[in-house]
Amino acid sequence: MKRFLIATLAAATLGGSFAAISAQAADDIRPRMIRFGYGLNEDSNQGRAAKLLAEEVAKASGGKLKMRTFASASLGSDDQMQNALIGGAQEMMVGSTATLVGIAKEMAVWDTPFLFINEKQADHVLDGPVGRQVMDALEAKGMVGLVYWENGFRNLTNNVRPIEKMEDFNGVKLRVMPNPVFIDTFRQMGANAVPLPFSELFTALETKAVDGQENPYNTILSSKFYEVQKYLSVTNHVYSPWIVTASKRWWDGLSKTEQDIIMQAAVKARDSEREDTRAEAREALASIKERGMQINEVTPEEVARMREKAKPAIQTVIDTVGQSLFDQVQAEIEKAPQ
Ligand code: TK8
Repeated sequence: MKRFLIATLAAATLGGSFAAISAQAADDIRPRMIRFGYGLNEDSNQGRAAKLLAEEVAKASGGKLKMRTFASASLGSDDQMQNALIGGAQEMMVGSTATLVGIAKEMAVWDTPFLFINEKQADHVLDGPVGRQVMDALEAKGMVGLVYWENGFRNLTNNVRPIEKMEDFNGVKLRVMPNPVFIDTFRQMGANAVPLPFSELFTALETKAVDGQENPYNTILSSKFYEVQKYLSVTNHVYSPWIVTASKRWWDGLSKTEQDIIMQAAVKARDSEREDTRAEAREALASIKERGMQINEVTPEEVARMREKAKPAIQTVIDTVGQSLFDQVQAEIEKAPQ
């Protein structure tokens, strides 16, 4: 009798824990549809990384987590998608940090003109504790920041004249990202800065609603701006990160296993995206030239003048994000590998 009781008890306990484990396993990864939106087209560095991300998520979840990618702002501009994430109507996206400043002011620190001088600095700061801290500011606003991808160093294109010196900005109607620091920076330079979402940019250039814009080589190439722009002036005036984000409302409902799968895939996609972006950027200038754009390098002396002129915009960043965060970023830059 005693032996029987023990055996029954043991079976019950074992059975119980088995039931708990299998229920847990089934619960860990549920079939889910993830809508992932982005602004550039499928043939861009952004598009290639989004595709890889979707593949990695599918692979790691045994096909249960299905990520559908939506290119070319087909789910909306960066702004519209951000609001969809906050409301829970869309799960994930990748876009410019610059378009998030209205949601989390800390993001403005990345818009500091001439902040990073090379990619090593960018990687070190963005992937380090300060990068994480800035991302985490999104949580209180209903978004979760996962990782930074590379958009890249921005350069100018326009149809009026090559920008060789600061005075060449005069009267140029320049599209900038809808962001106070960008508007401020280019107004200081003397341009007529017009904020516009990226999704409206090609048409605005084509119809001559604006004369120019600024973006990394990769985007000038993949978005075919060379079809509607004559001059490209190399300034590298700011490094632009992209950020992969999720709806917090949705993210909080995921199991830890599901969150880990998505996070690890986002990191994998980040590393490959940075490599891809850098390799493409190295070849891009030659391709752009072949396609007929006239390219000029702005001299270091003129870049120095632009830096000087951009100082009030740096003060705008400090006023927006606070001196302490600004200083922390500077300190992290100091620690970056040479
Ligand atoms: C794409 C944008 C783009 C950015 C811009 O959605 O708006 O100029 O550089 O990459 O985020």
